[in-house]
Amino acid sequence: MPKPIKPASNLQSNKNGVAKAAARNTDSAPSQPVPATSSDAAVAKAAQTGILVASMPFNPTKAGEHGFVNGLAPQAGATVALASRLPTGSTLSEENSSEKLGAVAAEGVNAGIEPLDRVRVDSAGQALTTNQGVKVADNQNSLKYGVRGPALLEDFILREKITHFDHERIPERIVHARGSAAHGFFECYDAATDLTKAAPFKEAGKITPVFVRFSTVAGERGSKDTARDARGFAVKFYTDEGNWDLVGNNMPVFFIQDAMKFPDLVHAVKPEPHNQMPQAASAHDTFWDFVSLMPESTHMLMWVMSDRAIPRSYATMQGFGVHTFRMVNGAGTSVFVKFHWTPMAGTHSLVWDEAVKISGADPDYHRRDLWERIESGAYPEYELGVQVFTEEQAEQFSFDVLDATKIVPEELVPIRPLGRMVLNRNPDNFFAETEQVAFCTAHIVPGLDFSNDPLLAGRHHSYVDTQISRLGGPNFHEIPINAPVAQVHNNQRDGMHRQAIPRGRVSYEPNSLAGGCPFQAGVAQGFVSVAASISAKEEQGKVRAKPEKFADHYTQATLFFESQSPVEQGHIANAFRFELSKVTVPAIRQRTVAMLRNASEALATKVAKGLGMTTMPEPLPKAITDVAAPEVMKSPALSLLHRPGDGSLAGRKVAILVAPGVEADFVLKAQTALLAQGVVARIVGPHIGLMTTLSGDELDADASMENSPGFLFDALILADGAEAIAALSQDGHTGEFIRDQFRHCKPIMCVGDARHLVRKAGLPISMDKSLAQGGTGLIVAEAGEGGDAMDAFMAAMRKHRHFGREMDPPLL
Ligand code: HDE
Repeated sequence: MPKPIKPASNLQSNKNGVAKAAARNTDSAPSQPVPATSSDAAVAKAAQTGILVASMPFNPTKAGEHGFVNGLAPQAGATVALASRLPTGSTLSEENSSEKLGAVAAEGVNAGIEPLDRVRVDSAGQALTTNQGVKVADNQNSLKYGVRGPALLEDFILREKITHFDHERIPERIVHARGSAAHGFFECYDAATDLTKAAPFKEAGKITPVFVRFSTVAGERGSKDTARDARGFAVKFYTDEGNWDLVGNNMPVFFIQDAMKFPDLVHAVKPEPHNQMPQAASAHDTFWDFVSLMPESTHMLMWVMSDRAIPRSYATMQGFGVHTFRMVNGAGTSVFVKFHWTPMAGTHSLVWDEAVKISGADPDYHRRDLWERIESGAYPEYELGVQVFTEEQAEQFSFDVLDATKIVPEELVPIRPLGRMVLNRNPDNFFAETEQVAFCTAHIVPGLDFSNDPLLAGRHHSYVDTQISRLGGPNFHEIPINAPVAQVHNNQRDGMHRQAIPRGRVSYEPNSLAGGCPFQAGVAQGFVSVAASISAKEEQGKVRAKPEKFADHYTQATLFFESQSPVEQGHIANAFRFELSKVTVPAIRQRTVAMLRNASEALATKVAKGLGMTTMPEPLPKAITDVAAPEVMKSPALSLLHRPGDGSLAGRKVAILVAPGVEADFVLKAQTALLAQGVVARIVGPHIGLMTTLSGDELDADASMENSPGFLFDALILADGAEAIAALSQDGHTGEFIRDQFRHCKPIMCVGDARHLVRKAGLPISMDKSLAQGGTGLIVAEAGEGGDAMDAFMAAMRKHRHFGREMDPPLL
């Protein structure tokens, strides 16, 4: 029976009743403030809201928004202390909690910044469910009408599974699609507060979590790791004052000087649009056509043709911020800085023949190396340093510090070390972390600022913009890997995939309804741009042009080439020869050699000879001839050999070649000695599995010459044992294994009769004991003396490569 409706006879006449009724409406209200003392929550909320709003009768910071001086020191926004949380809440019902809802939003907290374990999933002991949490009874069969009948549309389990699968892929990065990443930390050496108030540098020993992604530039997401290319070196610092992304490369310069040319550069280097070839390679017409018409690329070309472009490991390459940035201290004084990451393990690269072979045998070479180093505790480590100079000093330099094709030589401005970064944790999930991480040059924190480098300015726009299509909307900052550890509070709302559930009805500023919160932080806490003075001598006004000094395209290309060791110079010449030999239009080769003549006559001549050119083209006309004299004619710091590292061998790989009948005593001793140094020494046989050794014991080969060819290892040990040597000498892989190690100038040690294998491989040397002293990286030990030679072998490994035996063309 429905209840009878009471007649609306007695109109409420008392004030409380009016207030109570009014407070239960979401539009209109009494003309007078309601009493604040009511025990009725709705009335109390209305009353307290009135008081809160009245306590801000006008916007007191408005006047301070004007004028240059105020602009330099913005004031904090106006706020009023809240008497209770009642007026700022979204709803009176927020106290009703449940397992799903949790409690009322904690005061002043954005819970979305909690550590990543809030989103980690471990399914141990759990049943399979749909995305709605419904347990799935059968994950093998779709729902059919009878066992041989048609599949039914009603099968929500199948449809959810397939639909999700259909959308698993997201667009890959336009550039730097191929990458690998790791978590770690940055540790500040000493407070650098004289330079900057940036959070990571505030006190000695301060730890800031980081996530670092390394990448190639041109290749697609599934392309090989060892392509000749620059490497991305992007570091996200989760500082307690917000995220700072230092999105750098392993080379300190770039091809172009203005963001306007970036799409052209990328279109030129990517696979050609008509046939989508070649993948992850610059050795093709469109790239060399473009760069030879863009002589400002000459300096960067030297770097990418050098061995820097084929690093041995992400752990053995430098990183650079490339652009000139600023650091700003607490007093507001700013200086220019250039960022440098220096690997503790030293700089170490592959050689080209090796890189080509590795790309076939293990396209994941760098990804695997990074993963394995971290899993085995050989944590990659880098020192962060800055070159510091003032604006006045910069004006005196022979080059323009806003030009990304120029370095500041270390001999002119030394590097000041600030701290170290250690990568000590692999991601749990590649997609969620490595693929979804979003870097941006514009992500900086108080204490840092930009220079006017026009390339940098373009980047600030590009990185956020690209994430919007790549990660599906403007809320990519809420993806767990991108969320800062610092609080996030603003009035940005909505958009695709929004995660945060803001409490309250205010999404604008200024406001009085939320007591002014979140309020503008002001100069004391907030980010304030440095008031960089533009004291240019040139005419000012809107213009599309470059500064004069940008026109010096060759001085630093020459500096780089002249600063390399003869071996490195040889590799650069060979790389130009290789790349240009792949070009199909002779005129493009001619033009490139014409460009190189302006940087180094010796290099240009060598390249031309290698390309079978019978006459030298005229040098390209220069954009300016009257260039300022460089401060530095040679910079030893630019040679890879300049940074041998701390001598650690951790993370390197050695092959110990074995076959049945091997002298296993030595094999095991050698393996133990190498493992003690953090070297991964693998037992490589004709096939994997158990074999009987000389002493009748069993030895298990964990790799084979077929699945792990020689060029994947940093060094080779050939053990003794007549039967084993006889077997290995009948296997064609053995010769290839040894020849590659020899050709790539890596240490080889042979014990006793194993020297026959070396002879059979055709190495142009007689393996005798004196070799160990010659610094050739070839170590010979008599039968039974292998253990004693291990020190010499490891010393040879510490030198990385023994280029003394390199020949062009190779003898073998
Ligand atoms: Fe990038 N670059 N870039 N770049 N870049 C991207 O951003 C761009 C430049 C660098 O591991 C993209 O999120 C423009 C210099 C790295 O996720 C994109 C210009 C340097 C990474 C983009 C440059 C870099 C990127 C593609 C010229 C060395 C990988 C996906 C104005 C200092 C970051 C993305 C990661 C990625 C644009 C030039 C380094 C398209 C417009 C110079 C390490 O936004």
